[in-house]
Amino acid sequence: MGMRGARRDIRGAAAGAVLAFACAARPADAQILPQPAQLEMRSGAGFEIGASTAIAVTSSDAAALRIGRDLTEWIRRSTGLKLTASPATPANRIDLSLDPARKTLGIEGYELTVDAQRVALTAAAPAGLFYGVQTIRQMLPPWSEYEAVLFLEPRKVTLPSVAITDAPRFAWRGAMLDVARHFFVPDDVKRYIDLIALHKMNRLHLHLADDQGWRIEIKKWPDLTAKGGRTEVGGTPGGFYTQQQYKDLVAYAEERFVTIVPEIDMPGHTNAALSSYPALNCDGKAPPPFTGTDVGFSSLCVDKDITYRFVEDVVKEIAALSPAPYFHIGGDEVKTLKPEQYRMFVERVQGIVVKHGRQMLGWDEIAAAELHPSSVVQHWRPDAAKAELARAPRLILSPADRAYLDMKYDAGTPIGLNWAAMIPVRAAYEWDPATIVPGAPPSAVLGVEAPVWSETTATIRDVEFMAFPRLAAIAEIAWSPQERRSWEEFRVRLGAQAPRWTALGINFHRAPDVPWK
Ligand code: TNX
Repeated sequence: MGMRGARRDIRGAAAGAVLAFACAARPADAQILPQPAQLEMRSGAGFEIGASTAIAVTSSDAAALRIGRDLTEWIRRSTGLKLTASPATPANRIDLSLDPARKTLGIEGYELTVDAQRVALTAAAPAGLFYGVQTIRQMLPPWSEYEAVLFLEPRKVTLPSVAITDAPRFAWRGAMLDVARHFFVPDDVKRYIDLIALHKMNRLHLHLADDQGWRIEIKKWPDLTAKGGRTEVGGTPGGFYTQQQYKDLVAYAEERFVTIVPEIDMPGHTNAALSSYPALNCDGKAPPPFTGTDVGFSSLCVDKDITYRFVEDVVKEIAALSPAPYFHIGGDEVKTLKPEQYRMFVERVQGIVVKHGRQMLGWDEIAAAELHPSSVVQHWRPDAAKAELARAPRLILSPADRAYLDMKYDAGTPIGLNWAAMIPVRAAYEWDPATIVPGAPPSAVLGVEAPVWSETTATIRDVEFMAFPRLAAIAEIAWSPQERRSWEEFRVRLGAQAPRWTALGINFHRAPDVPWK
């Protein structure tokens, strides 16, 4: 009895302390990240979620119903209350409605109003409902993220009165994870998907092959994983995704409105493939596996036909695993080919990608080739020839001195690289995608992407340390209108994420330029 009583007291005291924090003023505009396109705080009491609050989804769309269930679950975790699904009265309700006629909201936009009577979330498509629910989630107390909280009695939570109309600036709001230099198991990738989706990002680019490892099962070329999948940087065991695991990741991401973009880097960054199949080498000899961090030394043999049969098999099998219309061919840092050999290779591979119904993406070196109108150049080298990039059919911006989350924050950062820059949070935040490639037509810029290269990040906790908080800065650049962004305001809102991120167990860096709560 003594023990049980003591434990209960401690738990009650802890819950009370958290509640006191939550009841202090928590204006919605200090919580929501990325910043909504339009947000008006209203006077008035706000909406109190209590035992008789009902939640209704006016749509039979399966995704909309799932989003409603997710919100019910976040509310249960915040309050201890399991809301009833069918409202008996017009008042005291949370309405999620899908209204395809609201075309001005776009596919990803939403409108959210909260007053004392009602919470009304409307979107034209399920993605918009999903993002509206992420916004509501950020207005709930941080412990809504924490499964294990035990409520001895239900707790009331009040959502502040607001009117929000929101939609993203860019269609491409990406994160990239290098699973080749260090391998990350499917559960790690799922966690990363959860975290990017909370910040309204919608692309996860997986760098699936590099010199140090091949990470995706290809049935026609089994040694790619049987041999090439075994290693990683530092010589620790690597790993790979079976085709079934990859499909499962695609489905998991899709439920969170994230599209997985597969990258097989070629013709360079291919030592893992070259060491698995001697025939892919010009001299027919397989090099040994590589577990260092040098770049630029490897290349597929661009003059052999077998190389293109190999590429086609890989493109075909990966395309069959996912409906996503993209295939990223890498194309970066080949130091062993002549420029004309490189261009010929990119153009031939582009033909294969297009033949299999996919849009080709490649790092900014591919801008030297003759590109198909559907192809996308991913800008990364700060000193790349901007005039050439301005002529690219389409662009994604990942300038390494702003958006590379594997760069150190400052000289004190224990892991990370610094070849492009040290990137404190402010530098990751204070740039405008519109000014990066002068002369590029605004319609050609699909958006922004933040890569984490994993030479120095051996675990997902290392990845989180480099990504958070800077990933949130990139998410806001990609989502919020430029004129709604300012560092002085952002840093406060960013600092306010600390309790939520802590509840989520994120290993974020308490960067000194942010006033952490
Ligand atoms: C450059 S970014 C690379 C990668 C490295 C990264 C490290 C790019 C297309 N190539 O191979 O991992 O720098 O920051």
